[in-house]
Amino acid sequence: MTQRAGFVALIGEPNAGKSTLLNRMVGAKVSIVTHKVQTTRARIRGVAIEGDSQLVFVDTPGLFKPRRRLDRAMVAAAWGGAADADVIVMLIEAHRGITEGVEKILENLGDVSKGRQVVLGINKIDRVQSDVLLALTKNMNDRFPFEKTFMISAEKGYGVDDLRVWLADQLPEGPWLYPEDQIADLPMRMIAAEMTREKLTLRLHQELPYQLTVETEHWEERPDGSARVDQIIYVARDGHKGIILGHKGETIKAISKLAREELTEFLGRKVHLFLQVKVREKWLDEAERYSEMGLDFKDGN
Ligand SMILES: Nc1nc2c(ncn2[C@@H]2O[C@H](COP(=O)(O)OP(=O)(O)OP(=O)(O)O)[C@@H](O)[C@H]2O)c(=O)[nH]1
Ligand SMILES: [Mg+2]
Repeated sequence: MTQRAGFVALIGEPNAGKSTLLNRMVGAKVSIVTHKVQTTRARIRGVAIEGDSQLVFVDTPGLFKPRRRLDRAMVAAAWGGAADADVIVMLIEAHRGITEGVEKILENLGDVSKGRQVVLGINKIDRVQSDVLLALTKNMNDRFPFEKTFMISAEKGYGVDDLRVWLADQLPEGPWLYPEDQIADLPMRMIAAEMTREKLTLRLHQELPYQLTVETEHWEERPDGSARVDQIIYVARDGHKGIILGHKGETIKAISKLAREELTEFLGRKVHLFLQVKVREKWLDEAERYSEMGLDFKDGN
């Protein structure tokens, strides 16, 4: 038996469906998903097995034109993920086609992809007619020498098995990188913080989800088998704190309930979740916040 193992980076514009695809490949929710752009902030690894191959999928933040320091760190993490991978899957949305953002990614892809295979994944095919797909496939392949094109629906699961089987064959021969039963390479405290951030992002409007971060401050295993998890939601402004708390604390209570339920299911045991909102005007410029997220913090970033 020849074992194979390697890294498959998922890149694309925000909202392309990268995290949905990673979760589908792994068979569990390790990366958060929302209908909003810029949900994923750091590189998240999920592990899948196909035959004798161990595929380490690397979910990345979406590629977009960065404005803030956090944006730049996210985009750098995404390109870094691509540069470290054995194979790159570029995801685009079938119904949106070749957007300006897709063109920008293609411009940079040539350099980053040197020495590694790049495949195109046309996602969300459940949203279009098939004639659109043929034209889009041709148009994209005229612009970049993709090794292959896969038409998929990460959400519905169409075409995903074919993609995984093909990817498994491309990986270099070598011993597996993770124990057989490991599905994610992300500390539990970070997975838990991400779950809370997902619920916040789904519930809050406009800019607020982009102006906050969640950290797991304390994790205590209790003798009765349950876990006590304390998290801090950092916001930049007093007004934001009020919105998150809501009238009589209703908003934060609802968010806490949803996050606790998801964490309970993930861990398979009882969880006591405590959320606290802290105003920290400069959190977007604090190195520690970035390292907690798994992002590089550069001076003058
Ligand atoms: N119709 C349809 N929707 C999909 C499909 N795949 C993902 N979505 C939806 O697209 C939205 C974005 O999905 P994500 O997986 O969060 O996208 P992402 O590329 O990780 O986004 P960022 O983390 O912001 O870069 C969510 O609402 C998903 O449910 C698909 O195959 N079909
Ligand atoms: Mg994502």
